[in-house]
Amino acid sequence: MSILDNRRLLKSEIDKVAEVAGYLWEKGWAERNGGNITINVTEWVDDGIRALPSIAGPFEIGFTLPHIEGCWFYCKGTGKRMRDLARDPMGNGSIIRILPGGARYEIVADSPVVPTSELPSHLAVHNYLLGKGSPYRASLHTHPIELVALTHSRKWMERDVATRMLWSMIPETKAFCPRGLGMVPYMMPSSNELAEATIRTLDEDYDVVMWEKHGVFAVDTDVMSAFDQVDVLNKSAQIYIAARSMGFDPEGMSPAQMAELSSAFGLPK
Ligand code: 2HA
Ligand code: ZN
Repeated sequence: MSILDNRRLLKSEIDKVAEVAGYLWEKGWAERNGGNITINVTEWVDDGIRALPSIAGPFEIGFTLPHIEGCWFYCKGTGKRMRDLARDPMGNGSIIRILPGGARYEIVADSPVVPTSELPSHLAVHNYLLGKGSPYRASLHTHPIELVALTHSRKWMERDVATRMLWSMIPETKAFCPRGLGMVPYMMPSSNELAEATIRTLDEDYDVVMWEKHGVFAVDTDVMSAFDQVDVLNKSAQIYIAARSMGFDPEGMSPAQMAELSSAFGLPK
């Protein structure tokens, strides 16, 4: 691929981050500096970018991550707002490269914006994804109101109880979030423990993981697809709440309707 194609594709991935950041703000999922996005952009990095000098660092990641050694990421900046990133992704995020050894990174472009506080979780997840040969290149963390509200109840934190309810609210949800919603009990934000629990849950074959009383962490091929999975799940939570606030328990699609949908779309049971 030519350098111009690479640059165009790299720009288009960063433009998608800006577009999604705008949606997160509009949905009320990104108060203050809430949420973060990290994209593995290695495949679009050309020799010109590779030759760029470091502008800050090296910094320790806090983990040793062998599969992302030499990889490049676009990361939202720490303390930066999604609503600002939507207008100016390179002023509110930066491109980093992981140094040989996979334990440190340096900031390369455009300015020394230090990456998100959740960087260890994001990079550990990218390391896990590359290690298993996944085509997923995007990770998204956000605070969707109704999904976070669900995690304040023990009932919904039980394995796949929320998944089954959310899938049954509207056929699209299982079709477009076919692995459902994994649950991670409350842990300190930004901790290595939370990063490890997130990876364990993704490895149980979820693309979207709930952090109890905090937010979601979603992975997919690109940031738009990761956003779509969270969006369909949260839409289902809103339908559930709308029914409850009309004074009844929603019926949900029946097991026979779910089974018919799963076989029509080739979805897991
Ligand atoms: O980056 O949402 O969990 C802000 C957060 C941390
Ligand atoms: Zn958060």
